[in-house]
Amino acid sequence: MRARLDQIREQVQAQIKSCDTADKLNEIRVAVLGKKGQLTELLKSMKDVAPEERPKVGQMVNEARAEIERVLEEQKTRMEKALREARMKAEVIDVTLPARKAELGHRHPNTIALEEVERIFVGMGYEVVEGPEVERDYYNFEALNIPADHPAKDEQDTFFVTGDILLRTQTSGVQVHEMEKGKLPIRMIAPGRVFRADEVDATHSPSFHQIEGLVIDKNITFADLKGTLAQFSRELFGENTKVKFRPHHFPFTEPSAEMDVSCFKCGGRGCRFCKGSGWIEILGCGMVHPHVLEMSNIDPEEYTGFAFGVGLERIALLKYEIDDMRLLYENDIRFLRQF
Ligand code: 2NM
Repeated sequence: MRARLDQIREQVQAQIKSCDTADKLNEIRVAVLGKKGQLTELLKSMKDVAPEERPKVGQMVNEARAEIERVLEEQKTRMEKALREARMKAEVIDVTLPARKAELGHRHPNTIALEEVERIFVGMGYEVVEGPEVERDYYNFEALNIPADHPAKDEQDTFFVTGDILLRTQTSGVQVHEMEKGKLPIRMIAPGRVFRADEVDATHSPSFHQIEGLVIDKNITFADLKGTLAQFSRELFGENTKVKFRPHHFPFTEPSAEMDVSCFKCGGRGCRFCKGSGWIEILGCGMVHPHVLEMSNIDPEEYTGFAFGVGLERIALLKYEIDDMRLLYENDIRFLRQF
């Protein structure tokens, strides 16, 4: 019995020492101390031991059991320690490494330009008003004195949803809605996305942004238009900026004009930027057509007004000297990071 016990103890201790996983250790525990384990089996053979020997043999078995349990526990502690040390080594943290910088986002050039234009007009007492991108034909064309047979209404140029509903080609509809409310005077700008059936190239896109302005009050004249847009140009492009108005035609204004600003690169002497002319075309404008006022129930004998429209992308391209509008739509982070 003693010999068998010593044999089990030695064999088990060797097994435990060479054991390297918790699972294997548990297998050993079951094989020795479990219900059908070697030591348990040995206890069953106590019936063959002489009764006066039994307490002594029982004590021996219990001692062997206690020792094996101790060795198992020691090995478990050793293995856990080794595991912990290996993990500490693998997960070493270099506290001298510089921290990763939190990257700040950037405003899109369109947004910067829009906020700049809004700031200028809000500073002159204008309200910023937005309206729907999907509009009725009436608000996009008819109420603006654009006849049914006008070339702009061609399906080649306008995205129609149904015969009467379309993607707005300008934000003027917002101004018509505002005029219809009948609250005068009006001093507003209407910024927003517009749509035209154009092919994509360096200066065109089927979807771009416009800012239109409208002022209606008693005694508004073309002098108010000139003064306002000259002041706007000086704030946007610098205080030495000069403006020039060329006669033009829009169905919704009479008279109409296009406005150029003196080139802010060369000061008007002529350079590559302004293609040698010294001037850069910037917006369309005019006195609101009496018929447009009438259609929105404003008496043109009592009230007059001026309006203008400017392309947001055009301003952003000029101000930030970007030479291709597509860059504004691709959202390449390497491009956007520069602003
Ligand atoms: C432009 C040029 C000239 C314009 C007119 C109106 C309205 F609603 F008052 F009739 N809104 N915007 C206008 C005038 C727009 O864009 C080049």
